[in-house]
Amino acid sequence: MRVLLVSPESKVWNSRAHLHNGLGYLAGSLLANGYPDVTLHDGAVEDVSVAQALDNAIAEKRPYDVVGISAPTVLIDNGWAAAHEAKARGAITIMGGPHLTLQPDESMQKPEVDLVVRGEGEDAIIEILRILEDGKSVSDSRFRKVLGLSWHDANGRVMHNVERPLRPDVDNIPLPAYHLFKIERYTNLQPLTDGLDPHARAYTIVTSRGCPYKCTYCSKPITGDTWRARSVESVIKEWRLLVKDMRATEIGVTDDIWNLDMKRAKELCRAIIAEGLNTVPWVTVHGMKVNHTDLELFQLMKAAGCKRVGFGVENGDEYILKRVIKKSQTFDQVRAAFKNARQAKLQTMGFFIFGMPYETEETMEKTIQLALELDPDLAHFMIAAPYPGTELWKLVEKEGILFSHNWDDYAIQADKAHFQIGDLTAELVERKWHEANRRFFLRPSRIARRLMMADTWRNLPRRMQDVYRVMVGTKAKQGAP
Ligand code: B12
Ligand code: SF4
Repeated sequence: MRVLLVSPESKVWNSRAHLHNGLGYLAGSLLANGYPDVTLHDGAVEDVSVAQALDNAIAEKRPYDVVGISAPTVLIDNGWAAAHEAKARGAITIMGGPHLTLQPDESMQKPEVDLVVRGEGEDAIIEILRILEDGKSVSDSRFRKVLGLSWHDANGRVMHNVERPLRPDVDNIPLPAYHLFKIERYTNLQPLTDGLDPHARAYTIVTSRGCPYKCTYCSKPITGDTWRARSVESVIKEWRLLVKDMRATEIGVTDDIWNLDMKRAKELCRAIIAEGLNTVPWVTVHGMKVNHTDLELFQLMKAAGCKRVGFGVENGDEYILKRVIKKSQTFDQVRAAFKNARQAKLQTMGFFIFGMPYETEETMEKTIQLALELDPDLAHFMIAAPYPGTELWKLVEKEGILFSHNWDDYAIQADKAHFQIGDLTAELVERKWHEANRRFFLRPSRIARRLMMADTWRNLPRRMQDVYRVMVGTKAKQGAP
């Protein structure tokens, strides 16, 4: 069976070319289970469209039998478009990823989508191919047994099989098929090397899956509310592969919460040092949780090659942080984490949210004040985005007005409010968001720091666009008020 795994082209303005570890894992599982003919097509880095890639394969008389497409909410429209192209060329289409897990029915109504995999896909894709290879019918009754699968039975009825339990033995999941990525095209985990190295080979690694916290805006459809950590030995094996065999020049740890168990995090750092793998710089892409850190951890991370740590600070108001976001951390813990990280000579990054329900001008002002006080090296101000399935989404559906059901509009860092709730208007949220950016980034010290960064000059047109968007704003999106 010839399989093409697709991550659709992204329209999200700020998305970066990070390799898609989910596709890597699926490919790894296919290779480990006797399906060697797997190709990856990541729209973020390919020269040709999915349609062209499919046509090329047909021209070479080696058409793809199965096209698997991955999509988070923001890419679902492009995911369907890719499925349409594949179906039109006779391939069987399977979709999976966060959005499909949250809203499978929506995709099952599309004639171009044959099968939808909810949840983790490494085992499901093998079970599906085993059935397809001796029948090729997407309505084969044996699909009834594939956990987490949505499919059409022979009468065309949509069937949603029961959930697939999260795989507990995370150490045994085959490693991502890193060699299948066009790695030279993933030139940065920006701004780790500030895009400076045109020959960068930026890999990502998942050392644990899931997170037990329940922040109300967070969408965890795949990895869930439990934490499944890989053993230090297993992670080190993969880290060594990236450093030695894949010749990584930078590594991003993409766990939901890699430091939940501080003892394990420290052991991992010690092992990286002991194995001499600390020569390659790394970052925690999706941040660390402040209440699981101390000075020793940051010092060990620094010694292990870590360059930068990010923290979800979220909000400067106690009520919003505790009761609305349910972040389970205190401002003292936030301040201590920044202080300790700086003392360990790590760069710091802070994420801040504007426009959560019940926010007021005063609460958002407190967030700006906190950002100025903490003064992270990098700050990301985001407007709250209610992803389906989250507590935030449910609250907005019940008590607020959602401006757009167009999934393209769900990029977290877009500059438009997504909803209105109570007295909180879109105008107020957007005004405070712009104000935060202006007051944070237009300080003379910041401008000087930015001008010193080579990335500013190397990517000048893009940086100018960023500045315009953040300071001035973009045209209102369709559907927004
Ligand atoms: C790393 C990461 C990124 C990286 C890289 C993204 C990428 N290309 O993979 C970067 C920083 C670029 C990023 C950007 C964004 N991200 Co992000 N990201 C993650 C993170 C932390 C880990 C993803 C990961 O590697 N998971 C591990 C692998 C193994 O899982 P997986 O990719 O989901 O794949 C598995 C299954 O989904 C399934 N599967 C997936 N695809 C398919 C396809 C088929 C055919 C099958 C059968 C199965 C299948 O099988 C895979 C193996 O088990 C997740 C959180 C999470 N834990 O899921 C958020 C997450 C996916 N991101 C999220 C968001 C919102 C974004 C942004 C929209 C943010 C923004 N800027 O506005 C952008 C979107 C950009 C884009 N083009 O995709 C949300 C998505 C929510 C949603 N409802 O869609 C998540 C869930 C975070 C969260 N908790 O809210 N992200
Ligand atoms: S935002 Fe982070 S800490 Fe909160 S639930 Fe999501 S992954 Fe966990």
